[in-house]
Amino acid sequence: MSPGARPTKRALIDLAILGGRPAFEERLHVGRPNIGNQDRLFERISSALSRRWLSNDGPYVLELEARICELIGAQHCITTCNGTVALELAIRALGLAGEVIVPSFTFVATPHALKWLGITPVFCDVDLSTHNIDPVEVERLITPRTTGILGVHLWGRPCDVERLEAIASHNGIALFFDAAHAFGCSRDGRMVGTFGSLEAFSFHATKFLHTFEGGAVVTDDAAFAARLRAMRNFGFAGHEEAIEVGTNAKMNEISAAMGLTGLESFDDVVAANACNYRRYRSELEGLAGTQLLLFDEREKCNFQYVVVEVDERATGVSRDELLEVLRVENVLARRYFYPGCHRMAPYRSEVPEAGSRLPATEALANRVLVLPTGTAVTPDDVGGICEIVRLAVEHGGDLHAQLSDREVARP
Ligand code: T4K
Repeated sequence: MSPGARPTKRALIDLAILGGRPAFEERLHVGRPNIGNQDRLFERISSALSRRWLSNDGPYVLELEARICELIGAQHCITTCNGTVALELAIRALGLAGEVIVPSFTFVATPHALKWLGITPVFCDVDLSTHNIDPVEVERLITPRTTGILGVHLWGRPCDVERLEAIASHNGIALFFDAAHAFGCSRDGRMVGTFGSLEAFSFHATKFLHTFEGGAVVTDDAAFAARLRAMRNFGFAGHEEAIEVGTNAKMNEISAAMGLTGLESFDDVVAANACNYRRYRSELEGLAGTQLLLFDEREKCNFQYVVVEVDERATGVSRDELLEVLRVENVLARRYFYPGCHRMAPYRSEVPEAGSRLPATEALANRVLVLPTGTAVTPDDVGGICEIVRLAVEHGGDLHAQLSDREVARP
């Protein structure tokens, strides 16, 4: 084997955790940013500096908002400084209060945005197969205090929007979506960004499209759009008159320059992600006790998250052991969204019983592993990652025993 070549992993002894050489010299991450054409980015930044217009509805921000509307087929896009603030603006614009139903199996920013505004997030279970909020459970949780449903299109796979729309309109409550993962995705040919009253995107560095930090609210409702624009800019209607309480949630020009540059490589990033996803799918096919989360390829997908479920009862090795095996090989997989928001400090004391009514969330929080992809990861890297996963899972019982022995032997 040449010095730089990736060591093959054929027997357990080859695993770095059992003394072998790590498969990768450099760490592979979930969420490595997609950069696009750096020269284009620098040109744009240079123009912004020359024109000395760096924020406050600058030309790049306006152009990015127009491009996003075009891509999604929506009427209004209001960019923000991050996705969490986009959610907060959306919640205020909708005038929500009391309780809002939200999945617990999401990034903690989703319930935080509600809680930050004094609203009680009522945690709802997800559907085991889709990982998205379960409409049957939503109906069960509606009380006279419920003012809205906040769905999350987890991993970029859209929620069951039609059933949620029916429930929301039947009960006279708002429906909106955290679309942080789902930029560029569709359901029945309709783009995410056009569902519910409004949808909030994240353009964080780790997202399919990023603006370093950033986000946006997208809506077809002109009145919401006007309110959101005012609220984003201290509540100003013109230059001097604040018409309501607002905040500073504006996106700057450098971020928008990154977003515009990212949009130019939209197709290339989808292609790279799709290629990695298909390689994962073929390499992990039939691996007992594991299940790769599949995308409906008839729809538009961004393939930004590669998610595998590990069922310890069938593999003999736990998800967490696999996570550690990979880490030592320099593959930094993530166990999003462990342990479920309902088990995190700000929420667990308020809803101590939540775990018992969230069985799917609890199961997924202990099974899900998110694997590296994106333009920084090659299909060959994916081959190497799958070799490790396959070896570990196919010898799961034996591996588990060896790892446990090591644990016992450790002083
Ligand atoms: N709703 C949902 C459903 C979300 O998933 C999120 C954010 C939000 C709302 C809120 O949107 P924002 O306010 O963030 O716009 C990361 C991201 O920080 C977060 O944006 C994202 N979801 C969440 C799923 O993942 P962490 O705590 O895992 O971040 P961190 O620092 O561990 O980075 C993740 C991986 O990415 C690491 O392996 C390192 C790599 N990375 C990260 C950055 C920032 C890089 O390689 N380069 C980088 O520049 O939350």
